[in-house]
Formats: sequence, structure tokens, C-alpha cells
Amino acid sequence: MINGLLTPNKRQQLAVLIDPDKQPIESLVQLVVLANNAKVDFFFVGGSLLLENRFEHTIETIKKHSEIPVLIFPGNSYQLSAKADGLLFLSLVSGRNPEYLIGQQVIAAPFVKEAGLKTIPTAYLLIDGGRISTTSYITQTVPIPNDKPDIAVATALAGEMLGMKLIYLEAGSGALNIVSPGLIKAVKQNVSIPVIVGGGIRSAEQAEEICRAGADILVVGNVLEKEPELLMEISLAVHAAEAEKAKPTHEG
Ligand code: 1GP
Repeated sequence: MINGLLTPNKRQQLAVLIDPDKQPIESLVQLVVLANNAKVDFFFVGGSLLLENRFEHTIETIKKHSEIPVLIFPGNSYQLSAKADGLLFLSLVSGRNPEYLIGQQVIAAPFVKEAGLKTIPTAYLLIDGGRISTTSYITQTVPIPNDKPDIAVATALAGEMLGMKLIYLEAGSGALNIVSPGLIKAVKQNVSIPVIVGGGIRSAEQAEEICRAGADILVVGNVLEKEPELLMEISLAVHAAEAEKAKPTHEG
């Protein structure tokens, strides 16, 4: 069900990020219906800091109204539920805080095993999105400068060599600047695993730019809390890019 995440170059895909604290149940249901209509590929659920106790109920509500796979995108080891279809098992490899490189994962592992949750080992790279993100503050890690693709490439390569199955380039939720197309392109040219890009995407044009740079999966969250109607446009842009990608080239 979630294998589509791990098939690079097959098609470009769109994930909607739901922060349970920011989506009251009524607006969540509306967004889920929009996502069904827009043929979104995945829901990601999680947040760097959750203060309300709505995590599990959010997953249940999505599952009740949609068949789109739900993956946990955890901010910490408390954000776990057997009701999800899988878990992005993140390690913040761009940081040097052992708690987010391996500490939270050790705490989570027994529950994950017990729950039978499918895990997708993911190298999580925080990129500077133009302001201090909640992720950067909470994890006490310095993001990779957006104009230093070499650092991102070296970090992504290390993640791949450690056996991670996905690279996640994260500018931070609500970032002022998206991950730069040059950085995405450089990473994509150097790794053979799929690349997820998220943080600060607010328009179909930005989504197109990120697709052209080679991202396999785009994540959009924040903007939909205020302008859910943008979802259809963004989805069309991502899936049109997918069709473009699938077209045979003149050479072959
Ligand atoms: C953040 O990559 C995601 O973790 C999505 O970011 O909320 O800014 O869309 P936005």
C-alpha cells in the first residue's frame, strides 16, 4: 500500500501533511474530502511540537473518510499509533543531536515492533528556510544553508550508505523559502533513493519548480490550513509533472 513511496522515477507524488494541533476535526474532514478529489497520494501526520491530545483521533478520522495511505511523520517518540499504515522512521542526519539521530528511535522501537507498524528508514535533512523553524528549535540543530548543495549531497549520500530508503529535504513547516531547486537537483543527481521535499510550498508554481528540480514526493501542509482550495491546483501541478516525466524523450 505504501510501496509507491519507494519507487523512484516512476511517478511524482503528493503528500498532505496534517498537524493534528492545527486541524480541528470539522476542517480536517473537509480537507480529507478535498484530498480524495485531488487524488493525493499520501497523508503524513505529525508535528515537531504537539500540545493537544488529538494525534490518534486525527489518524482515525482520516482513515474513516479516505483510502489514501496514512504515514506517521513523527516529531518524537510519542507520536505513534498502530492505526497508521506506516511510519517514516526518521533520523535527523543533518543535525548533531544524538537524541534525534538515535535516542527517540530507541524509545520508539519496541512499540513499533509490538504494533507491527511498517517502517521506512528516512534520512531527514533540515535545510535553512529563511527563519528558525520549530524543528530546528526543538531539536537544537543548525539547518544546512540553502546555498550549500555540497553539504546536502554529502549528508544525503551518508544517509543512503547507512541504508536509509528515503531522503527528506525539509525547509521547515511555514518556511519563508522553499528548498532551493539547485540543492534538490544536486541531491537527486547523487543518490538513487527517492527524495521528498517539503516546507513552505504555497503555490502550484513552486510545486512545479520543485518537481522540475527532480523531487519524487512533495509535501504540503501549512498553506492548506488557511487556503485548502489550493490543494487541487498543487495536485494538478505535481501530477502533470509526473505525466511529463513519464513521456518518452526524443532520444528514446
Ligand atoms: C513540514 O515539509 C512539511 O514538515 C510541510 O511544510 O507545512 O510549510 O507545507 P509546510
